[in-house]
Amino acid sequence: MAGAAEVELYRSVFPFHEPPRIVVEGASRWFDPGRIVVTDTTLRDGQQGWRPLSVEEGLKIYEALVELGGDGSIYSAEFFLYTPRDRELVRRVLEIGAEYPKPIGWIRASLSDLGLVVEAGLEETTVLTSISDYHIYYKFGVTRERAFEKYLEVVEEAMKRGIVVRCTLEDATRASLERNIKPFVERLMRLSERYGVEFRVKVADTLGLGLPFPEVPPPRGVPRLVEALREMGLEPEQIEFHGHNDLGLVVANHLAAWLHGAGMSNCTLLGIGERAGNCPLEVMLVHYAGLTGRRPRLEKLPEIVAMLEEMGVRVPEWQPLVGRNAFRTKAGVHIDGLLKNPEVYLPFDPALVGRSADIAVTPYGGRAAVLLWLRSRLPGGEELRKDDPRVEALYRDVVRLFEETGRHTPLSDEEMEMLASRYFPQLRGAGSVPA
Ligand code: HCA
Repeated sequence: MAGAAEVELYRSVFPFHEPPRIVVEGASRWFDPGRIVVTDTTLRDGQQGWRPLSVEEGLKIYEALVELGGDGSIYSAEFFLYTPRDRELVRRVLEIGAEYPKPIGWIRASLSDLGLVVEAGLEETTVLTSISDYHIYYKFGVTRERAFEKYLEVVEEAMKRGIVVRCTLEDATRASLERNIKPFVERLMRLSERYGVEFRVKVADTLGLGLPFPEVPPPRGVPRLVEALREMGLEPEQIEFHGHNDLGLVVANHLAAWLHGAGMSNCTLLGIGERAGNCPLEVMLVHYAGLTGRRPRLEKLPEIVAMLEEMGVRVPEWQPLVGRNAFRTKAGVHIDGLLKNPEVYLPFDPALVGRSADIAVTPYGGRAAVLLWLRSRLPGGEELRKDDPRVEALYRDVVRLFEETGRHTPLSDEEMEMLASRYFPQLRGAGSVPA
């Protein structure tokens, strides 16, 4: 390599065959990478924002979560308990007996819902304790004190039974820290002391209005909101963050929550969920690996995505990590870089998430696209050079085809095989080639 001595690749940050590391300097005093985990809500918020699933489908999803993060990277998975189907799913999940993700319930703040948790034999449940005045006054039409009393009645009953509650501070990013959040959490702390049962809070950025910057004060600033809870005495394991992606900031907000002292990051597979969705679990697992050095089994992702697609999820082509185009390039400049060294245009080795680098041939890929496509398909193709007249001829055929037919979409492998077999007969009848 020219000038090798002066080359700076930041190998300790970009190891390439491992997830990119997140180096934190001057961290918030509350950040502790040893105490962070991802938690799942695919079968609750995901299902709610998608469609009701059958027991078999729910089981498959839970089993996939066990494969992906059963080492404890995915600490818990949340379940509805309302319908016979929900309860049957929980029963079957408990039969599996996996330690992680730990199955937990998700209920409204009502004693009858709590009864469902008891019947299901779950040790922990989320309880929806909406915290902003929008929800308290507009949705429930009650005063703050009345809402808190109602929530705390359910929390107390749960604690009496030794059930750990995870109180969702719904709409926390539009709630008053001083008048709503802190007084409610103080009362949770008192009850927890009285009954000797742990509790957690789920800070919910319900409408995706949160911002990931410490300079932004509450209600919108996620870092200060989380730090305020730590200052009250809550431990990382007691604070979960649950964001939505309405303004495209969900991953940044989830990272900010970890970096400022929350322990749990509540996500769904592919980010499925209400409106613009939730935080994509697979993306947070890559960041989790980058922060902790731990290694969830990310190479399982393509299988999981195929399973979800079979259930009817449509994965956008540009979805990070799992979309068709996530490691696929079409631009000539990029492909030229890839030819010289794959690291030039890949964020990390796609094999880490079970994928491989790929190109799609259009005229914009230039001769480089044609060459890279040929190299990946021909036995001994690495020897082929850009100035080979067959490469040039094939490139011209590609350009002509787009010009003459007015085509707009990249060529499929089968189409490329047909064109290329004129110059490379060994490709004739090669059949379908893996992408
Ligand atoms: C909802 C809203 C919610 C709840 C979060 C949670 C939010 O669907 O009821 O309890 O997991 O974002 O506030 O998703």
